[in-house]
Amino acid sequence: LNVNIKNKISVQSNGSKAPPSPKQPFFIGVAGGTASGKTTVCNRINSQFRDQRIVIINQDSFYHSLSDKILQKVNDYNFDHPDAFDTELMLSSVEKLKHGQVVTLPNYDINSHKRIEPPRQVHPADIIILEGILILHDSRVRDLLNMKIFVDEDSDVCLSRRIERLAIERGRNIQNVLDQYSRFVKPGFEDFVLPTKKYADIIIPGGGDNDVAIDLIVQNIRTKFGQHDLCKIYPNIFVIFSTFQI
Ligand code: UZR
Ligand code: MG
Repeated sequence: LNVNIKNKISVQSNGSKAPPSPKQPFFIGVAGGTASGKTTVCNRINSQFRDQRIVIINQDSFYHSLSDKILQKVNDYNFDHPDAFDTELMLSSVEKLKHGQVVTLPNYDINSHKRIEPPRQVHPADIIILEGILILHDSRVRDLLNMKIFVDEDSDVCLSRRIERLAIERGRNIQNVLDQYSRFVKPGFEDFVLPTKKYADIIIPGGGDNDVAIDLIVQNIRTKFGQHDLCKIYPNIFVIFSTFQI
């Protein structure tokens, strides 16, 4: 099944897992290329929930801390390869959250490429969103997810956003940003990120601007928590229906 709704969102049947038992969190994975709009999608989903505890965990937190030796040649380091992440730590952390335990996550500093203090404590929540370029890469992580999302954006849009983010906002040398893009980011996307699109239940073209997609995702999650919009607007509507049936 691969349904396209006005060419804006495609929903594919990918063996999504059954909803979790009430005590377990609902895990959502949001993957996609760098600067594709993953963070915006997560924040927009997050802002729609008031009654549920929801946390967002970024895969960036699990980047390996770089040694001083590697830092001397940081321009040759590939941050877009699966090996750049401590996936074992991510997996064990997610497993703990699944079983209701508090976890301590690394606090990765993107400027120094090291883990810094203090670490981040994350308490179990109703909805846990895992976000990152390679969040759908490891099959063990995929198996823990109840909903898998891939944010699909044109590569020229991603590149211009990346230049804006790194060169303009963070003051990095533009030639360096472009070199890194052609050496690591683009090949990494093609070799490791894009192939994970096939695992997604939902593919969102246009990222965070796709209102229809965000709305459908939020509605779907709400059904898992028995929180339909109709019930919220008209709390007695089901009482009325059942009265008529009698
Ligand atoms: P998002 N990245 C860095 O630039 N420095 C680091 O220390 C760690 C990561 C970049 C990484 C990747 N790229 O493309 C991007 N490079 O962060 C993923 N090169 O983050 O999905 O938010 O863009
Ligand atoms: Mg981001």
